[in-house]
Amino acid sequence: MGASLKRAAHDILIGNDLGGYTVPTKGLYPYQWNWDSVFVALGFATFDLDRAWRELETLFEGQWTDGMVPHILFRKNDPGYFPGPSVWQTSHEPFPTSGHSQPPVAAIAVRDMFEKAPADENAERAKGLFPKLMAFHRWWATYRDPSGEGSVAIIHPWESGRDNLPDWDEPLSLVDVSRIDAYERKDTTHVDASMRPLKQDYDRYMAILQSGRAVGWDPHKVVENSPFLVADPAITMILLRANRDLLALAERLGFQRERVEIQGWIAQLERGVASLWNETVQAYTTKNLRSGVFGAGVSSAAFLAPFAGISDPKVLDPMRNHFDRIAGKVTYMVPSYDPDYEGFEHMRYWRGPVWAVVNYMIARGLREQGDTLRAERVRQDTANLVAKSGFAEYFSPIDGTGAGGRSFSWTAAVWLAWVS
Ligand code: 9WN
Repeated sequence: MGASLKRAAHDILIGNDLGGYTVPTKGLYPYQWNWDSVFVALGFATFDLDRAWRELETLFEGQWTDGMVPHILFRKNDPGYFPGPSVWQTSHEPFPTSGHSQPPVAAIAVRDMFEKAPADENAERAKGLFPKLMAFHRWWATYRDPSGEGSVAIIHPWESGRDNLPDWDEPLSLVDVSRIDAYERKDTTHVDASMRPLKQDYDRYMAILQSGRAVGWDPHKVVENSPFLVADPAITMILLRANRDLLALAERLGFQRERVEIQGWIAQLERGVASLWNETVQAYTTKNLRSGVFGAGVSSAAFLAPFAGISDPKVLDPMRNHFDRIAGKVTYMVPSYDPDYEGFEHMRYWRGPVWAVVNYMIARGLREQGDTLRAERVRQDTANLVAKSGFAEYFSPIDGTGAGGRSFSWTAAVWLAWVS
């Protein structure tokens, strides 16, 4: 069973490889996605380190001159996905991209891959990427902390990578959709509509996209003009973790001058995370920077605190209580949203389903903090989900049904890098 799953995971990565870059799955997502590529690199790194570096290098070919690494790289047009390059209208060369980013996991993988074999070839590849990672992290620090609190703000739910999280409902309800262009979705031609965001969500996604397009994707104006500006605990914690790894890389690779700047970013994010502590919920939640309203419930982001290196018992004790309460409600950890909350839907995308990549980060943080029991529960549940339903995009936490796209790259990659 283990050996055949391993072969299947290899075959998925190789089958979704379009020549130096990998699509998340054929049909539904026919382009290169930002955080997908990073997890894919970790999967490739288990059997072909050169190919793993290539995945990250091609991802950074999409980097903008201001440092931003977009969430989608449109290397060749594919009418099977909406919204494509003609809708985004960005000006990146030599190929178009989307206009905002996605969770900055890249530095975490670069450090992992370097540490696997820190010999000449790996050191060279890591050194080649280091200045690009610096520019990317500087972009987040410069443009995405408009509140000055140190948390990371996103301008679009797609930027979070957790597109229809219940916590986006309140900020999205304030988005005016009266002037959106006519459009036709493609996602629901590939997978069942009951597993995808609603039309109401897509209307709002389009209104936000148009607000960025209207200001030519200028990084300052995008933030000023977006009808959606929300601090995201997941990105804040991932960036905090990524900066710690970037600092370690700077030390190992001899980038001495950069260390002080990275230490400044770490201090800024440590403050920022604290600003997202929700007293009522007793967890880190989102915060709408336009209305000041906090997210209403516990999302899987709350369990990323150990991954971010947070060790304060005032935070971790309530987090463990939430973990144990939720673990008693679902068969498979970790649901993307609290099953005790009315917005929970076990099959609808980021409103409940389990995502292998999020589980990987949660379990890694728990293990690093010595919480092997909870870390192992998450790993074992992920293994059981794949054994039951294959390498699906996401899974029901209640009955383990696989949902969304199939032969999914990041599920296969994380299985190779961690579960197997
Ligand atoms: C929009 C590719 C991506 C993931 C996201 C996931 C989904 C896209 C979509 O697929 O989003 O970016 O069209 O639904 O939410 O996390 O990176 O796998």
